[in-house]
Amino acid sequence: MLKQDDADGTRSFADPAFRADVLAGLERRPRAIPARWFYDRRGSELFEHITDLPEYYPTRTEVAILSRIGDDVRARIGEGRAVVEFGSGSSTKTPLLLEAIAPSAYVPIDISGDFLRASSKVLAARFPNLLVLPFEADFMRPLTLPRTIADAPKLGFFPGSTIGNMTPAMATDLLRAMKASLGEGAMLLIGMDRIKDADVLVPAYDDAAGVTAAFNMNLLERINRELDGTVPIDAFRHEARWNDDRARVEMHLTATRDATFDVDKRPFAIAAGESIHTENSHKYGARDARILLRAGGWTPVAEWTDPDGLFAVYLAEA
Ligand code: AVJ
Repeated sequence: MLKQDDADGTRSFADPAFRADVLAGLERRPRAIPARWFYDRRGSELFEHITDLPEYYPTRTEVAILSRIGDDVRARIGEGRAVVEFGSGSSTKTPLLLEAIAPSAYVPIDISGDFLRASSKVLAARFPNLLVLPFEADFMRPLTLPRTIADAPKLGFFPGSTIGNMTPAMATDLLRAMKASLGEGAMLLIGMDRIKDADVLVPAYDDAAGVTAAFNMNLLERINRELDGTVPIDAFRHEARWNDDRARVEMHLTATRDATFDVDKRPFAIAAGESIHTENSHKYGARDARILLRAGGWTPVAEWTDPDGLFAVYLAEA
């Protein structure tokens, strides 16, 4: 199936992994599609917009923490580390860290090569003396990092509470894979969102302007665009739920009426009130976060939070 024309006029084939995840996810009960598929071009733009919303506190809170702790982090990690970022460098968080600790090299790792190359160019221009080595890979598995930085001790950087997208079991596996990839003497700087009242958490994922709703609904539009879908978008609504038992905000696409549709020529049906589970955003209390790090093979050595205790940044050693 051809994708609709991209904004730059090129056509490309839909990602076979996207097709497989969507088809399997719609067949499974409860229905669930992995959150990574939110981030096509439009989804990435909508996510950038989310980070500016008044209700969405995580990004601005983490940026405030990172801008305050630079000297402390630098003192604790020592000289000459290479920074390895899991996920492509974001426009504000990465420069903050690079400026504060002046690493020997910077290795952004991402599965999306296009995004990776674009953000690496911007960073290389901004830090002309920094060795920037973009690395296209799936960081969920242990990796062999570029030989150029083989001898430098590493600082892993995993901001944004991205680990919250994973179940604790998957998060533990990822932390262990990171430890294996980063090697002897590694350290890790990681952001995790804290547990707080549902009346703060739910609006952060269901904002008044409807941007998060558009972000969630874009997944259905992407299915229609890229997988020959006939999903009736108007038969679904965005839903954000706090699952207290599992300490996570869940996003769902909930059917408002019975509907039938095709994806990739296969027929599907959904009844009013049933949903497609599209994202988990796990939240960690202070002790929960330390236990998760230890379970993943890391020893916490320092932690910082904002005055309201909304978000936390942890430094850990292998
Ligand atoms: C990028 C996974 C950290 O869970 O808060 C924001 C994604 N989803 N609003 C989060 C997201 C809806 C975000 N992470």
